[in-house]
Amino acid sequence: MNDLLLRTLRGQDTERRPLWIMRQAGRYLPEYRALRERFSFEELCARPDLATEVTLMPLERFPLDAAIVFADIMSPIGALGIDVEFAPGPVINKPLRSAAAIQALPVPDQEEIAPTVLETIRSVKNELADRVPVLGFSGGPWTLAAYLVQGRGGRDFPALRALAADEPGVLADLLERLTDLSVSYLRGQVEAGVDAVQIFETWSGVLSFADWSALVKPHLQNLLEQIGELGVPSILFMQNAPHLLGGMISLPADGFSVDWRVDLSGLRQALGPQKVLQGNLDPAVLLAGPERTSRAARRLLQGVPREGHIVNLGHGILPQTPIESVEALIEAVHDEAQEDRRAVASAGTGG
Ligand code: 1CP
Repeated sequence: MNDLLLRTLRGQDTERRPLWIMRQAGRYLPEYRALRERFSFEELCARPDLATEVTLMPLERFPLDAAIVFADIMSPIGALGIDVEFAPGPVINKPLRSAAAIQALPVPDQEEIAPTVLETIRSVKNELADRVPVLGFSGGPWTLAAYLVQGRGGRDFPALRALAADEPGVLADLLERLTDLSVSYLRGQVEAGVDAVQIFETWSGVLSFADWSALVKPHLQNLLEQIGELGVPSILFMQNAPHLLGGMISLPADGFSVDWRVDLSGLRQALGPQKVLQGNLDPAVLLAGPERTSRAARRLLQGVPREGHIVNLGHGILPQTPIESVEALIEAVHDEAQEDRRAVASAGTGG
């Protein structure tokens, strides 16, 4: 298997930086858009044959170093008896706004949680035959709560923050339930064959450092400790949260994925070589075309030492991204390894 990603997450040196792209299986691919003309997003997720096809689409086109299973962070939420619609992001028509609604949530057994996603994982593992590792994922507890309480994605989640201020105990109950749900779901994913997992805590940045540390961080700590017991490495992604970095990197994840607002080079210098960092090109740079992308990628590689770095974007790839920009990013990463090999070879021959 191409195990660049897994070796990097274990703290081992690799001959080339691993590279995968958040949201790599999605709307920037013409073949995905063609399939979406025939099937809704929900249908794609519910059909393991189609979800497998979409998972593999980016790997057919590009030499990426991991597959990420095609599903959504809301995929396990159906097991709580809550209906989720997609328009195009998740929408909950009856948001959870009271202690009674939260206390009434069922605690599903592992087999009840997103069984079609687990079937997709088994089928992807089978099709890939160990070509590259398969990443499983779950939403972070706060990000899942954001959709359940606010009802949809947005900029600052006022209903969620009001619940945090008004009834922190009720919020804690919800976050605990969502952490347990994620652990069961991820255990199912590991049993189905995923090689590593990423936690998407996309909306963590809306809280202050003090509130996040008190209200959210203990649940992430608990989640990551339990993932550690599942025996696969974990990556924690937080978005729009440079003010939470100090707390983030003290959590027990194997890798830390940060967005483009963070100076990755400076962060590496501050942390030393031990922590694995993932990121963090601005996805918007890819919209400016392959030359700009190539330049920005080379600058990133020059600024951040190879050891312990997983190349990725700072957030999901945008639907309007030209394919040529993705190719330019991949080429920059592959070229660096080739230049390293040439340098070693010429040093060896005295040239
Ligand atoms: O075709 C379509 O219209 C559906 C668009 C789409 C896709 C392709 C949605 C709706 N979800 C997905 C798949 C998805 N979502 C994947 C698997 C594919 C891959 O990564 O290659 C993953 C990992 C996610 C994760 C996800 N969903 C996150 C965390 C990552 C991030 O980008 O921050 C979040 C916040 C969501 C919610 C969501 N689902 C869909 C959209 C458009 C959104 C985000 C915005 C919103 O809330 O409106």
